[in-house]
Amino acid sequence: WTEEICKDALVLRQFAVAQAPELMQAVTEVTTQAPFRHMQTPGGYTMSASLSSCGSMGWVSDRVGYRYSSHDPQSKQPWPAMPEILSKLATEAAEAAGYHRFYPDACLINRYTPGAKMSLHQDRNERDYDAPIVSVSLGVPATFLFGGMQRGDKTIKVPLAHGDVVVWGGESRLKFHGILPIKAGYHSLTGEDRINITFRVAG
Ligand code: MD5
Ligand code: FE
Repeated sequence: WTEEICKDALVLRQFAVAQAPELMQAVTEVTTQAPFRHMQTPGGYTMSASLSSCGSMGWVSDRVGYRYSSHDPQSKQPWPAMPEILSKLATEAAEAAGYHRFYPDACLINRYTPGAKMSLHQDRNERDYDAPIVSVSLGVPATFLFGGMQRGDKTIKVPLAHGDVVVWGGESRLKFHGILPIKAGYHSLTGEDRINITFRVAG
């Protein structure tokens, strides 16, 4: 079933549950080639979530700033190709939310261990703000913080569980959002971790 967080932001509850084991297998394939790593922020902090990417563009952060890059800065190689099972799920979820022909070129994989979080931010490094962002949650649950167009705007909390998919389009695309510190937990597919996979048209 689907829930509207706000206009243009739809949660497709359990949309990816049946495919979760194969999705995790694809994540493992990617992270064998491009291991999860903690990136530095321009402000000098180390992100508590570790990340990897696949597809023609990957999101990177360092003291210089946030951006997309065709190469993994660690291996100096192109990012691994996006496994078809991942791109297909993204296109199908976007379609289910009313966005036709969503073909992402960037797939960012975030791994949260207990206590890891993501502070309130906007996603503004993509070239095309008209394309939605599709986000898949796997493993241990999280509380998502969803705000407005200003950092100080009121936020609401949205629980995200294993297999939930969110499609962020239109007005919601540029709203402030974050993830509260992950509570200790266990999921048979991911162990203590929460995995979030986001699909974007970045390049
Ligand atoms: C996560 N990741 O759960 C989230 C899911 C990130 C990030 O925020 O940047 O890697 S993506 C949530 C999202 C994307 C685009 C717009 C909005 C939320 N939004 O308007 O709230 O690891
Ligand atoms: Fe984000």
